[in-house]
Amino acid sequence: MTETPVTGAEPTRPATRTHCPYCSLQCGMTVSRIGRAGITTGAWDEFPVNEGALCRKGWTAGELRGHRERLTTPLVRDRATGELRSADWDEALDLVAARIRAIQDDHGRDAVAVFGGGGLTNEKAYQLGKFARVALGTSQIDYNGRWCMSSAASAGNQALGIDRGLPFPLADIEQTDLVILVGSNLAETMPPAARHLDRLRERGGKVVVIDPRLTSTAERADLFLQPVPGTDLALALGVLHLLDARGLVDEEYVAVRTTGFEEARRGAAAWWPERVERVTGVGTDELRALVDLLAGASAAMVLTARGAEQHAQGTATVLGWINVALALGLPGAPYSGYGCLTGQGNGQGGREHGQKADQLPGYRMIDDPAARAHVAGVWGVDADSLPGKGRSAYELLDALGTEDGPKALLVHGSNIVVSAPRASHVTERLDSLDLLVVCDLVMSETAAIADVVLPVTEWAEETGTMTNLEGRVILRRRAVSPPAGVRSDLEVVAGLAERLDAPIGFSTDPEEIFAELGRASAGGKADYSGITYDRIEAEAGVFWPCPAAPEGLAAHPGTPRMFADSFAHADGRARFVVPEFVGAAEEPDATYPVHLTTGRVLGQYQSGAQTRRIRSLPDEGAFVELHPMLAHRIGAHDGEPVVVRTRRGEMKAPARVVTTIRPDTVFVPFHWVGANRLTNDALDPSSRMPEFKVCAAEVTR
Ligand SMILES: Nc1nc2c(c(=O)[nH]1)N[C@H]1C(S)=C(S)[C@@H](COP(=O)(O)OP(=O)(O)OC[C@H]3O[C@@H](n4cnc5c(=O)[nH]c(N)nc54)[C@H](O)[C@@H]3O)O[C@H]1N2
Ligand SMILES: Nc1nc2c(c(=O)[nH]1)N[C@H]1C(S)=C(S)[C@@H](COP(=O)(O)OP(=O)(O)OC[C@H]3O[C@@H](n4cnc5c(=O)[nH]c(N)nc54)[C@H](O)[C@@H]3O)O[C@H]1N2
Ligand code: SF4
Ligand SMILES: [Mo]
Repeated sequence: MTETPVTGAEPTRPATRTHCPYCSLQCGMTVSRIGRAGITTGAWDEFPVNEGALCRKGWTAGELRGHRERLTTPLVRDRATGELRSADWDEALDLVAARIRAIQDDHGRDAVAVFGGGGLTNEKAYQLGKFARVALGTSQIDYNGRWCMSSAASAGNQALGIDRGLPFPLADIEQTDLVILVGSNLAETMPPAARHLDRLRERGGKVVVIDPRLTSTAERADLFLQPVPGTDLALALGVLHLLDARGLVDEEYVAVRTTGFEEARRGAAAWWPERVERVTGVGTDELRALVDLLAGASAAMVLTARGAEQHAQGTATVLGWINVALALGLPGAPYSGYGCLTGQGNGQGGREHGQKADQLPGYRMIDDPAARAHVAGVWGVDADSLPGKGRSAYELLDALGTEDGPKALLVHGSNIVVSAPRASHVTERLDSLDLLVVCDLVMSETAAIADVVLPVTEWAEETGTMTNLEGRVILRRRAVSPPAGVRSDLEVVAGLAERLDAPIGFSTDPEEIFAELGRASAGGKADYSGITYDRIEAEAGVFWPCPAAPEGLAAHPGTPRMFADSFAHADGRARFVVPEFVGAAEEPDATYPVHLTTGRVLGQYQSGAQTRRIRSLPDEGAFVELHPMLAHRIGAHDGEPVVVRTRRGEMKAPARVVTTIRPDTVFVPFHWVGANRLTNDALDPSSRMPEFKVCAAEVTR
């Protein structure tokens, strides 16, 4: 779906090729200057991922530049008045460093924590991880990616030995026979990608969509399954059951390329279609229709997104679908396999370079002595000085201000107050801190409660790499200089490190940092050591792993497609890991009789901190989507306010009465304050992903 540009202003200077500030597609775009300080985005037709197409968020991304709400000076909360007041950079950074020192002197190194973001460039994510471990000496660092694709990451690591969102280029979708989208609304969340579905169907291929709501993605489906939220694993087990019963398992592939199938087969044996129907609400005919499509396809892809993953059983659910793919011999076969559609701009790279509580750069594990030695060597510090594993994102926030929890938090690239689960509780924890520092472009809801707010550069004003949902490392080039008074996250980190007398220096030059990141990642799973800025520009991006070539040998070509010959486990085989269906952490009951799910709309991005300020985008406010039958039962009318209540809180918003949602389910977008007052903070045991996608709720007029 290509949308047309909203503004028609003529550029006054030559355009710079860069990429969109928002989602994981990282659409190629041009940025041109208009007038004295403005910028406008345009099509970069040759970039293969989007071929010139952008969604409305991409076309309007330039509007934040020069916006009156753009932060351009550091702000410090005045102790006497309680208000934020302007400060100069030295005053603000001196203050932050002094308070960090005092807090660490009193409570130890782990009393200061860092919260990063999957929208940060690779260079920033890398520097932030290094800053936490070396300059702060804290184990307490994690990031919002934990709420994004961590369940798919955990499942990918367990089953395939590696975690790369898509193991093939996105355009491969056009060449397959069948695509199954489990909990993805990509027509709204990555619109230019929807053209691959359209082209696939023009070729005679089929699309299956699994979603409790008939979305604009589902409108493109040949088969649409509408399960109860939180039951996708039962569906996957039911599919495996039928595949086995009908003799459709690729026994040769299973024998040669995998281990553990017999147990998975036994695990699925009890999931006959009638039982699946009872649990999921998906009829036995529909389930059989899905298996018929799989039986007739010579190539097929199973793709999951947040609808399947943001559950207390998210990892198990993804494992269930990977098992389906493995049983059919899909991973590694041409135009086939399992993939996760990652979400944030650098959702993929953000999790590879060390801002995750348990990881060091190159997707190395922080508790692995060899990994610690390698990374410490690159950093020029003693491996024993590196802290161990910290708390995961929600656990970190939940511990803030408690007896043994952090007393200070530095936030880079997340609007926690809006986007964290059980947000009122999280906001209380943030309020209890001795020091909250937020780096942001705008006064987000989280910045508004900070003690110190530091204004940072936005995407068009800085250079850095991102890794898109295909594992393609791309380069954003600085197109314009930042407004006076604004610094990049890299400068903030370097300025603090210096004031904290860090044992090593922190560069602010992205290309230099990228080269160091490459060395730190060398030999790791996500090896970037063969990638340079020049190569990225010459090759329209480079896919990792891409190790540096030994002297005299040709450069490594990068890895667009994975698993053709082997998987990333030591024995080269994929593993069937057997998931057991438990269901949602909270089921409806007499008081809270409906399922609440949450998600996105096309015109807004995430917590809305950026997009709600862009005037050309629709800012309709939160709404509650519900079925006419439910509306009738509670006496609600379209457009009139309803109240949604859960065990955690309540919100009021206009009803949107639609026939496209299950009658037992309501949907609220999370771009506006409210949805996350309701959500459940139950966590997946392995990924620590919160259950954003289902809880029990009551809806009243
Ligand atoms: N417009 C827009 N685009 C975005 C973003 C944005 O904020 N706005 N954010 C980006 C990011 S970070 C991400 S992570 C991606 C997310 O991209 P998606 O995963 O496509 O987005 P969501 O709307 O969160 O969820 C997708 C669908 O899951 C369905 N769903 C809810 N519960 C269940 C369930 O139990 N099972 C199944 N099968 N489906 C369920 C919802 O109805 C929804 O249609 O989008 C990226 N792109
Ligand atoms: N109920 C519910 N909640 C959800 C979800 C859901 O589906 N349902 N989805 C979850 C998912 S998948 C995600 S990814 C999260 C995302 O939620 P958040 O973590 O809140 O993500 P953003 O709104 O993108 O926040 C980014 C913030 O950083 C700022 N920013 C942008 N670029 C930079 C930069 O380079 N440096 C710095 N310092 N700041 C920058 C932006 O202005 C913004 O305030 O929300 C999660 N929350
Ligand atoms: S699809 Fe994603 S990357 Fe492309 S223009 Fe829209 S928000 Fe930007
Ligand atoms: Mo996300």
